Amino acid sequence: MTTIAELRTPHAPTWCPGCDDFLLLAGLQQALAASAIPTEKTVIVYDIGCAGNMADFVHTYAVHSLHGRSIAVAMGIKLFRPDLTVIVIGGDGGIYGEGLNHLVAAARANSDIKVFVSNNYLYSLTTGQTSPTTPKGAKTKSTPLGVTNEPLVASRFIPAINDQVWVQKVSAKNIAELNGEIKEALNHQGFALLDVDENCVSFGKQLR
Ligand SMILES: Cc1ncc(C[n+]2csc(CCOP(=O)(O)OP(=O)(O)O)c2C)c(N)n1
Ligand code: SF4
Ligand SMILES: [Mg+2]
Repeated sequence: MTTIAELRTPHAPTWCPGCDDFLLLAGLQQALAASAIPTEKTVIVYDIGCAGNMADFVHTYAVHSLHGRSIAVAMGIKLFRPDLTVIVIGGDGGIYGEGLNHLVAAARANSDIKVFVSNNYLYSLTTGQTSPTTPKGAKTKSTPLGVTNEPLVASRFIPAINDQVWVQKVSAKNIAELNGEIKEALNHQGFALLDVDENCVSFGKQLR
């Protein structure tokens, strides 16, 4: 069994103090430590962005991939090594924007990967541009007159693509629920998507 200490790296997280990514990191490490999954059988594929920077802070096998391409990489790993537990960590910009086609493909195929999305409603690493989940009307750096489109809600449209997949939405602030859903996603046999509602303390004020 792996301990939480063994799942840590020597690197302190570089996120802004108060970032909800800390809660996702803690929940993931707890869930992996509580699970029977051996660390040597775990691969985490990270997207690019603040969420993707978790690559430096979790001690497992990992790939820090390209923006929007983490699911494609994860599907490839799972196809070649079905014995591995394959996890994806990414942001709303990468998973629901630049990589949306890969999310749809993975859900259609019921690919046995576990996708955790840090949904902070913005492209945060690049200082707060609009993403597909930004609320309608929000004035961001890239939409100074306000977003005109309806936001994309993955927990609604992914089950319509394939009702066999596991999809949940949870608030990062509800820590007990978050940790429970992470464990459930890891235990699910088949495709799992957990949309984690997060706040970006540095650029999220644009959304209010
Ligand atoms: C293909 C590609 N497009 C754009 C970028 C620039 N880029 C890096 S991080 C980022 C925003 C990431 O937003 P999100 O995926 O929501 O993650 P967050 O930073 O919000 O956690 C962008 C646009 C890139 N690195 N690669
Ligand atoms: S910019 Fe936002 S998402 Fe990125 S580390 Fe800071 S609070 Fe977190
Ligand atoms: Mg984001």
